[in-house]
Amino acid sequence: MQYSLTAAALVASATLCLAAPADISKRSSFVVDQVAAGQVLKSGPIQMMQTYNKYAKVGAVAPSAVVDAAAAAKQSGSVSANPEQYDQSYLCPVSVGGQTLNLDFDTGSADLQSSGHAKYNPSTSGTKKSGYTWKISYGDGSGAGGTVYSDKVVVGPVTATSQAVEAATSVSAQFTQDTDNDGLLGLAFSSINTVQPQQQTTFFDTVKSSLASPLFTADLKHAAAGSYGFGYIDSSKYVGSITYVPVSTANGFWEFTAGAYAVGSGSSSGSIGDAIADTGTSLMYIPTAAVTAYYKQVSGAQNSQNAGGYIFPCSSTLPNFKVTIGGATYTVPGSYINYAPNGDGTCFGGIQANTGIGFTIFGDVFLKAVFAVFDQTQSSPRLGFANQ
Ligand code: 47G
Repeated sequence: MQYSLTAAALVASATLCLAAPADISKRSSFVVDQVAAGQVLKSGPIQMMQTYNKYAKVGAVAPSAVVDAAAAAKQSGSVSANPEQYDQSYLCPVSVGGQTLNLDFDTGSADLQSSGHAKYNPSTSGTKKSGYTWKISYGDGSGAGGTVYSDKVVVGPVTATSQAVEAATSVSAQFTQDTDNDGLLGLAFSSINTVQPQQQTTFFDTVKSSLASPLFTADLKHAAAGSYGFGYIDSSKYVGSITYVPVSTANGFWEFTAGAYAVGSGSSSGSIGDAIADTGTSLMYIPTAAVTAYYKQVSGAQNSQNAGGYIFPCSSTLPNFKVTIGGATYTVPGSYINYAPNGDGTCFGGIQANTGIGFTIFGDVFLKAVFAVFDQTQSSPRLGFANQ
């Protein structure tokens, strides 16, 4: 299992923010280098619309032909998300410089990195970003670092012509051992991207302005292929309505406040509080009181020092776990909380304590029970959840 709090990324970006600016006060002149940001597939009409929008406040009005052509040039579509064994992670095919890599789309980190099995060969397609490096540590103790290229990245029908691709020159054992995983595509906020000396944008931030709508969706499934959608909401993928909550971007995560929880048919109590939605984390990590309340309802469950968390007899019928977010209540079926066998008749729980993390992580065990919308269509980001 894995989780993706990017401790090192946070430190790196904090350091960037705190770095003292070079003292230019004694110079009579200076130049500012132009730096190419990530680019989307070029579209004349979209560029024109950006210009019209920029000058709309002083009366510019786009001709309807330009409005129509720009709308037609916008991108949207989906890519499959294929589970590894036990839904440890979900891998999505991504074309990077014309090579297909299977990447773990991770809303808990912001680097597009290939730590995979020497699959990304930048020499054939990429342009080296000379002097640029990256280094990341994930919450599960894994990490990687290396060099940076710009290359064409295609996810489903959505293209970024110039995306920062971080090629690993050193990886931890977790990446070497996960032979199906060719790397990660970060979908957290670009403020925690670890590239130095200039932070890079995530794939989503790179293509955002070219999407039909600036949002992406996660439709993960239990032991089955799901999908990520970019630029649109597929109404066939959820039932009922989508309930939205505000997101704090202060830590670079899709962070929100979750409400009360309930176990099985019990009454709701307590509050989950500060939480993130993290597709790159396999399990749910929630406050101790909620974990204790949950496993009280499972005979034979114990917090095992040896296993590193709560385990129970694999023959157990597990209760559902419910959580209220923004006034709507979502149910994680008990069957999803039987994460994986330990090999001795016990199974490892899909709900674990968030001890030492400082907030709740709604990882895949929760997200595969819902349809999630990572939405930047409003004046500030928001998260939407609906039932699948
Ligand atoms: C993360 C770390 C981040 C070894 O798929 C992975 C991984 O594989 C995702 C390591 N949560």
